Amino acid sequence: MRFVHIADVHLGAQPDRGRPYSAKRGEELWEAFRRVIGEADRQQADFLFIAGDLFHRQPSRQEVSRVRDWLGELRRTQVVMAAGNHDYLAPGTAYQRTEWPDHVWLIDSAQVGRRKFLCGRTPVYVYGCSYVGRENLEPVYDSLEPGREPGIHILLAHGGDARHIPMDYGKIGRAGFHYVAMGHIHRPHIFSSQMAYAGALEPIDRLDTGPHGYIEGEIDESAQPGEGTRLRFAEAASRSYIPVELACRPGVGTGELLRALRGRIQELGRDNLYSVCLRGTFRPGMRPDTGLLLEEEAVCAVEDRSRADWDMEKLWRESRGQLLGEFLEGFRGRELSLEEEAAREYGVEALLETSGGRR
Ligand SMILES: [Mn+2]
Repeated sequence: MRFVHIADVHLGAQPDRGRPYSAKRGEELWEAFRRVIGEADRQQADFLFIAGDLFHRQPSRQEVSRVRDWLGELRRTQVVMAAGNHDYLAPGTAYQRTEWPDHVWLIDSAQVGRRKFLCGRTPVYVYGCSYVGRENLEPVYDSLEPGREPGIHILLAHGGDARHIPMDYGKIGRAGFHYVAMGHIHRPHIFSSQMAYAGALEPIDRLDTGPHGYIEGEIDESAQPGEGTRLRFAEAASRSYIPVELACRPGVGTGELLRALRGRIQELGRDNLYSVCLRGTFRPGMRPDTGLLLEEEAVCAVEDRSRADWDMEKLWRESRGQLLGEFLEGFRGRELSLEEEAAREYGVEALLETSGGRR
């Protein structure tokens, strides 16, 4: 039995709203889903498992129809999907009321149920539940065990944090399923040949760094659970989020930082998305212009952790008897934590600004 396992496609999301590429990025999520369906069909996979959060929010009627039509094109592949915490099944919504083709099962119950399929002559039992609200605090999978019938037993599981079906991975992994197809955590993670998070098909925000795609698996019908299952992570995302650090130094202006950034983007690919972090120090009054860096199309965010290169002792000597001097007094003669250093710097900048830069 061969399957494709995806999760967290987040159709309908508009990643990095406000950035120039954002709308296009939203379309790319649909294209990625379309490609996976094509791939499952081309491989003649027996199953496509969609382990929750196919949609980013409650889908519109048109969005559900589009998905139904695309899945309807599969010639051999049977589809099982569960609703996650983002696309939970609310009564009366388009998603909940849609009639699906015979080879597609949208699990519609909040209690774990199962359905029997056939793969050739081998029975395949698929277990799972759907979210019916934004949260589910019950660890519903921890004590679940597959039935004893001969055949292949598969669990779809969405969650794994405190507010979204907490999971004891060890217990679930030992329960005896041939495979547990997991969703919710966006970073792909293969626990064992019997249990894996597929991760988000495409990265959805800048924290989703690293490779993204789906899992292909094959289960040998005659083997015991734990044996005879093989998995492969297939990298499939059209873009990656890449963190880039830029080192500030006194005397280095925004122009130079921009050149360094463009060099990195050139080297790592213009299609990828870059979250920039500024570190190091700059000459007082010469703070780098993060707005200018944000004008680069491939940049998704700029975080400024650089600090002004003040000579604090000199500043203290020159401002004794003034508010600034009193403020600096409190930081003298001891080791400062990072927070204290930052507080001191913000304080200095604020005090110099309110006193008209006097010195
Ligand atoms: Mn989720």
